[in-house]
Amino acid sequence: MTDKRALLDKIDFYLVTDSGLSRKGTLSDVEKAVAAGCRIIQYREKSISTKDMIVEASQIKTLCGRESIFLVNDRVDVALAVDADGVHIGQDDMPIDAARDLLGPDKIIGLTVHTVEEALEAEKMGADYVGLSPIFNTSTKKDAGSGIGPESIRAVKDAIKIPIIAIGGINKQNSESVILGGADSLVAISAVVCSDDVEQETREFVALIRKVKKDA
Ligand code: TZP
Ligand code: MG
Repeated sequence: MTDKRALLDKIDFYLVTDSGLSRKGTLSDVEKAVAAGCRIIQYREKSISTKDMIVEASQIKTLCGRESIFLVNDRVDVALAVDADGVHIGQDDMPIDAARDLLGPDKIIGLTVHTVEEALEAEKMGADYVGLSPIFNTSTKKDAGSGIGPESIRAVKDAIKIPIIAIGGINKQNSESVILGGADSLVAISAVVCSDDVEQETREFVALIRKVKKDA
C-alpha cells in the first residue's frame, strides 16, 4: 500500500480538471487547488493528443507532489507513462481487472457507478473508491443522465465499505446535503474551474465539507 492510498480516507474536496471550462487553464487550476488544500486531483482531458497529455500529466504529477493523490481519467496508458497514483475509469472504459493487471496492486483505481448494484460490483472487483454519478442534473457532462438526488447516496453507503465520491451538479449550496447524504468526498467541476479564483473556491469547499463532517 502506497502512502497515497492511505490518503484516500482523508479526502474532502476532489478536483476534476476540465480544460474546456477552465478560465485560467488546467495547470493553474491544479496548482491553486493543491495550494487550497485539495488532496485528490483527477486529470480529465479529452481534447489533446496523447503526446501532449503525457507532458501535461507529468507537470500535474509534479504539482501534486507527495501531498495530493494524482489520478488520470480513462487513460491507463497515460497513468503508466507518467507513473501517476492511479486512474479513474467509467463503466465503458477498460474493465477494472484489466486495469489492475496493468497498474499493479499499489495503484488507486476509482470507478464511476450509478446504482447500488454497480457499487457492489466495483468493490468486489477491487476498486479503491466509487464515483457516484450524477447526484444532480448537470450540463458539464452531456451524457451523465438525470440526477439521482442526494437521498440516494445512503443506500450505496450502506452497501459498500470503500469511499464514495459524489459528482454531478454539486455546488456550495447543495454540498451539505451530499455529505449528510453519505458521501465521503465530492467533486464540483464547473463551480470551481469556471471561477476566477479557483484557490478561494477550493478553500471554501474544503472548509464547508470539513465543517459538515465535523458537525454531523
Ligand atoms: N461525471 C459525472 S457528472 C460529471 C462527470 C465528469 C460532470 C460534473 O460536472 P459539474 O460541473 O460539477 O456538474
Ligand atoms: Mg471515462
